[in-house]
Amino acid sequence: MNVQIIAIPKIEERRGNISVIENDTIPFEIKRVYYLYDVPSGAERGGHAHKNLQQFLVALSGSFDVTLNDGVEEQVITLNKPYEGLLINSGIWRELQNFSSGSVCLVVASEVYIEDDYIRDFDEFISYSIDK
Ligand code: T46
Repeated sequence: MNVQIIAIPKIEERRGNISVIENDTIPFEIKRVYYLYDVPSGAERGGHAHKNLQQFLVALSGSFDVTLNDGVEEQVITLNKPYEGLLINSGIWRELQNFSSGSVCLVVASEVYIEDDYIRDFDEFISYSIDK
């Protein structure tokens, strides 16, 4: 599947750590950054695919599961480290579940927000991935 865990450089000191995401950390130019927080227990996010958007997801705090589907296979990845992230290339259905209390999901994105880039219906996603 066209996803990848990428290590984020970490500078460790006795007074705490810093991790830095720069343009050469991930294989796309950063156009947007947003984050999910205050996700209630049992809530799910995602439930869509993107036609062009590439994203890099990081659990800045806490943990959550990302269920990925490329139209052929499904894979579940747990994110729980602020010094590594999940690269999701375009054309992959994703669902985010099992957010721990107080968790924060940082999303670094390759494009600005365009609603037309979303495929929000799973059957439509399957047809789209077959046609590609
Ligand atoms: C993904 C997960 C991790 C905006 O107006 N601008 C934005 O930049 C974004 C991201 C969202 N919105 C609006 C559009 C919707 O009315 O906020 C509402 C919820 O957005 P969305 O359905 O994208 O939310 P999530 O949390 O289900 O999904 C987002 C990403 O879009 C998605 O690709 O992987 O975070």
